[in-house]
Order: sequence, then structure tokens, then C-alpha cells
Amino acid sequence: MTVPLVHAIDRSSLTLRPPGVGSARHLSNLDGVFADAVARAALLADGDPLVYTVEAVEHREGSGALSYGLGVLQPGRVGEEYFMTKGHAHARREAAEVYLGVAGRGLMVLEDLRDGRAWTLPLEPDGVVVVPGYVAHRTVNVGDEPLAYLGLYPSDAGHDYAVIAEANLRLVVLAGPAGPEVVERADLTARGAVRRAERERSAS
Ligand code: S6P
Ligand code: ZN
Repeated sequence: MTVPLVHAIDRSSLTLRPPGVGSARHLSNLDGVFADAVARAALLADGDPLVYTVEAVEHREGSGALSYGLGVLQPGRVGEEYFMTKGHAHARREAAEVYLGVAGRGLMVLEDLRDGRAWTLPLEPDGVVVVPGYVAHRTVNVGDEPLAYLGLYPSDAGHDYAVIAEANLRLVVLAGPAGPEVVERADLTARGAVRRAERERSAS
């Protein structure tokens, strides 16, 4: 089947016209992504929410072909963490990607697999973010509305989820009292212990 060369982003329904090839990830599909296993189990017991969908338009004609996906990440939290994507690096490591923000308020969490350097960038309507090659990436919805974005990538980039599955990405985005807080994963355990002690003190 021929893939159409023109699509429109319908900003009211956050879908492509004509539709791309859809896929969805619910919380049950995101194992080892969120740090708070207790909060995740509670949400799963309550009905396994939809976390995000992707509508992909993949062109496969030759080695220079480009593809794209419209991602729509729901607002929500698992414990202190905002809803986010599973995250991946490209199987063909040098393949870069461009993200275009469409709706909502997000952050991209990035990590260079060559030297471990990690950083975040805002992903907002009409903002354009470059993810260079060798950089693992995920999106995080830090707002109250769905976060929508278009990711444009070489068709032969491929997804490698395993490369970050064991250690997860280094940076974690938490919902703090004044908005998103970016912390090192290594500091989460200490932070959790302090919170628990505070809760116990105020309960006694
Ligand atoms: C593809 C691009 C996006 C993601 C989408 C879902 O290279 O980066 O379309 O696929 O954000 O994330 P994930 O980590 O589940 O593929
Ligand atoms: Zn990608």
C-alpha cells in the first residue's frame, strides 16, 4: 500500500489526517520506567490508564527515506513522576531526530550514550528540538493537557529500548510544589527516605 505524501495534523483531535499507523502504550506496557512501583501497582489495580499513543507515517523507499510519528502523551503522574514515554536510543546510533512541539507542555530527557552526559530541553507548541545521534530520548508531559509532538527520523533509525532498560535514563522529572524538578536517579532513594521520615514525623 502506498503511504500518502501529505498529512495534516488536526490540532483539535491531535490526530493525523489521513490516519497514520497507530499504536498505544498503557501503564502495564511500561515496566521498569517509573521509579515508584507501589504507585504504579495502585494505578494498574485501578484500570491500567492509557499513557500515550503514536501515529506513525513510515516511508521505506531507499536509504535516505524519512518517517515521522505524532506522539500524544496524556497528562498524569505515577507517584511523583509525570507520565512519560518508555524512551529509547536509535538502533542505528548515528541517526538523529527532530521533534516539533504541537500541543501541551513537555520536557525531553536526553542522554548521550557515548559519555553519559544528560540534560533536558523544553518541548512546547511550535518549538523545534534536535536530538543528535547517539542520544537516548524520552518525552515527559509536565502539564495538565495532552502533550502532542511530531518526531521526524530516518526510516532506518530503528528503536533500541533494551539499551536503557536496565539502568533507565539518569535524569528523573518529578512534580514538585513549584513545578517540574529534574533530579538524578541516584538521588531518588535518599529523597524517598527523607520524605518518608517527614511523613512519619508529621503523623506522630
Ligand atoms: C521515534 C520517536 C517517537 C517515539 C515516541 C514514543 O524515533 O522518538 O515517535 O517513538 O515518542 O516513544 P517510545 O520511547 O515508546 O518509542
Ligand atoms: Zn526516536
